Amino acid sequence: MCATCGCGQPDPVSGHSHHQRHDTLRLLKIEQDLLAKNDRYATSNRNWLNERAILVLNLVSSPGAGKTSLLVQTLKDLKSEIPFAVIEGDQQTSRDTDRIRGCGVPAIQINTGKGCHLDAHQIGHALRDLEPVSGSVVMIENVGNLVCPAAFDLGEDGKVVVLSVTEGDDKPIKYPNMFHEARLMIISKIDLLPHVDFDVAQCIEYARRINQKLEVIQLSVKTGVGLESWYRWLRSVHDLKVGTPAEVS
Ligand SMILES: Nc1nc2c(ncn2[C@@H]2O[C@H](COP(=O)(O)OP(=O)(O)O)[C@@H](O)[C@H]2O)c(=O)[nH]1
Ligand SMILES: [Mg+2]
Repeated sequence: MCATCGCGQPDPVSGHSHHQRHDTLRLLKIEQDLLAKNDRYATSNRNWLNERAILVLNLVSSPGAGKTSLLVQTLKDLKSEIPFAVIEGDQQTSRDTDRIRGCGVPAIQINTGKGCHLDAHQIGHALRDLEPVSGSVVMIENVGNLVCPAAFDLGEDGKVVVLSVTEGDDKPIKYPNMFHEARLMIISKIDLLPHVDFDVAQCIEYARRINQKLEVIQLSVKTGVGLESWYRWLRSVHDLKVGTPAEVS
């Protein structure tokens, strides 16, 4: 009989696959428990944020897609209009947080060490440390990775996936979970389009195959093209969350 789990199945010498199946099931159970625990923290964050009418956007991408560059430019251009705070997630260093603080915006760093994503428990602590003002926008820059951050709800109002034109137009079908979870896809670095094989229409078609409701903005931080569309989108989701600016006390 199987001594590993006491399931009553025979335990032959060649019973490797049977035990592998148990290992897999055990891993699945751990993963489910982990995600369920994360979801409870995410709900608590969401309640805390809704009580304060704070909009939270979770920026996700591969490393180097341009998240910090976009954040820095956005803060420079909109910080006099909208109060912002930023949570920066990276495995190591506070380089991005330093760039954000250089804009005069409160920012907090979470170093995940070997971790490949931010989780809702970490965000809960960061929010309480940051104390963002009512009516503000909290931008979370997640760890650069198109896989794990898709599975972790942080209590945000939406995930914004940034895909640069240097990464290939097939990323939405290669990493469907991320594009399924996202509310907006930003196609970044479009100034580089003349130099790369990236079919924008094909990329959007792939992305909408995964997520029909996905909104899309193309921009370049380098040239400024498309930034106004991003700011319009940001203002509209902010107004939806906190009411029209006139109503914010
Ligand atoms: N050509 C070009 N380069 C960009 C643009 N935005 C960011 N970059 C560059 O891309 C690299 C990675 O940017 P960064 O913002 O650190 O990406 P992150 O890892 O997603 O935060 C840096 O060298 C940026 O200068 C853009 O619009 N056009
Ligand atoms: Mg960054």
